[in-house]
Amino acid sequence: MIDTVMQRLGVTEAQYRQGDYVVTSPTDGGEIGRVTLEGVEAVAARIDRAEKAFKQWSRVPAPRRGELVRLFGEQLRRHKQDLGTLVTLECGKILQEGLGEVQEMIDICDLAVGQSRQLYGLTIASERPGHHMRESWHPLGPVGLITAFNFPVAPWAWNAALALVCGNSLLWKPSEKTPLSALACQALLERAIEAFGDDAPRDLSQVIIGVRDAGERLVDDPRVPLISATGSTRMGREVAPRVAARFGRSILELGGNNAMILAPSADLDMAVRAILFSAAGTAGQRCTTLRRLIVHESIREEVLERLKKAYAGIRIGDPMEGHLVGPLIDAQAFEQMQSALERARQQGAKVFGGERQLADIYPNGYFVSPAIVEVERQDDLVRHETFAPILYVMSYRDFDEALAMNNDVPQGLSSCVFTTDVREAEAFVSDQGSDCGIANVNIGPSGAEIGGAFGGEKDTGGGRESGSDVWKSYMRRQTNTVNYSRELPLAQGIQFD
Ligand code: UN1
Repeated sequence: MIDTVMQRLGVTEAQYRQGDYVVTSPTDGGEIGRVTLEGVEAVAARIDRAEKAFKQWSRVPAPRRGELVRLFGEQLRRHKQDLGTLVTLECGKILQEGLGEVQEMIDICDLAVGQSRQLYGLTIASERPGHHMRESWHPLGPVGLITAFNFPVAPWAWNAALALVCGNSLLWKPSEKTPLSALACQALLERAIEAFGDDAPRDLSQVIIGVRDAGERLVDDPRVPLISATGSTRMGREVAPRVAARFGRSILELGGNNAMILAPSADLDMAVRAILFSAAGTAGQRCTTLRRLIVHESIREEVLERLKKAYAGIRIGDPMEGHLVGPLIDAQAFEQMQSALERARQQGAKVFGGERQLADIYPNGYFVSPAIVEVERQDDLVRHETFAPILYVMSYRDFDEALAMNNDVPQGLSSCVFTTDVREAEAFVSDQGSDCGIANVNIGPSGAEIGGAFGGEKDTGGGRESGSDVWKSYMRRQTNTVNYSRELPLAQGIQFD
């Protein structure tokens, strides 16, 4: 299947069959491709080319740049099934979610096309007569994008679509676990570039297939004014100071440890469905995955009972075949999950699920049943993000206590409350409520739409991607004061003669 899909997506065998770095399927551990890893010199050469491409692209009017993104969106629509399938084959998320990722790409392309005619600046009242003051937004330069295995295509597109309409060139270093999806996106974008015509430079977008040294080369280069990186908090802690040391900018989208407060007034049918999707979906490998359930003590037993029943019905298996939960990405992810569960048991927690599944059929695929872990309090284990389907369940007595628990973790990505009490709902989204970048009411913490700004506070890194006014991050701001009078008054009334 992989060959048919790659062929339709326009990736050549030379690109994905002939290298010495083996790409494997998380479902059965089988080889699905071989790519060539690039070293630091190759990355440096790509940055040279990206700089030249930027010079050419930044001169193209923004609405015309939008036309390229429109053409790319058309390619994505045409190849949604192929690219969604490839995402599923390479990262193991179920096909519905692979397709959902491609839909997010299409959505951000649509948004970016409209945005290309709305790169608005302000006009500002000048204190001096005969003067105009305004703010202009100009293209920034080559943008470096680093993405993670769990969302191999959508976060790239959130950044790429906006960065392109803003007049920038792209350098993308995908996770080494999912290079094929990146090559496919690049191939589709190249088709769009070809259809667009000569004013789009050939090196407008480049993919760097490489490991750590290649990423570091990109991060350290002062010719790349912006690095947008998605991944673990540990990765962000390394990237941020390196970019800052050369006064570059970064957009960081790092770990999450997302909670749901489940209040006694909540619609429990809705809440249980939301928990199922956000805690067990994507095999717990979304940065927005629900990891902590803070449930009112009066409904704790009922909720646990309903959840365990729902969890028992989750279909686990081949992500291409209509199951709800596919494999973890690799053996290491499985070991990390098991060691977290082992620690929980040692601390006296009650563990439901979490066992390996289907090992007889897939000896090299790490399928697990999603786990529910009942804990007494929010200790270090719960405060740490384990990238696997583990839902820690804790109870609360009063709402303020629940809010404090929601916020008492190092990460600040997403959060939600299920309640029909308007006071609780509004308190949760108030300035004294959730401290996360995303705070939802009667919706789980995952599955955000692209129209809003996506990202979070604290150890999540502070960056924002996709909608709202995020486009500004991909441009440089310029303040212009224009004197159209015949005098030269100085600001602040200063006399200098
Ligand atoms: C991620 O998990 O890295 O909100 C991104 C969501 C998706 C994006 C998640 N739109 O779950």
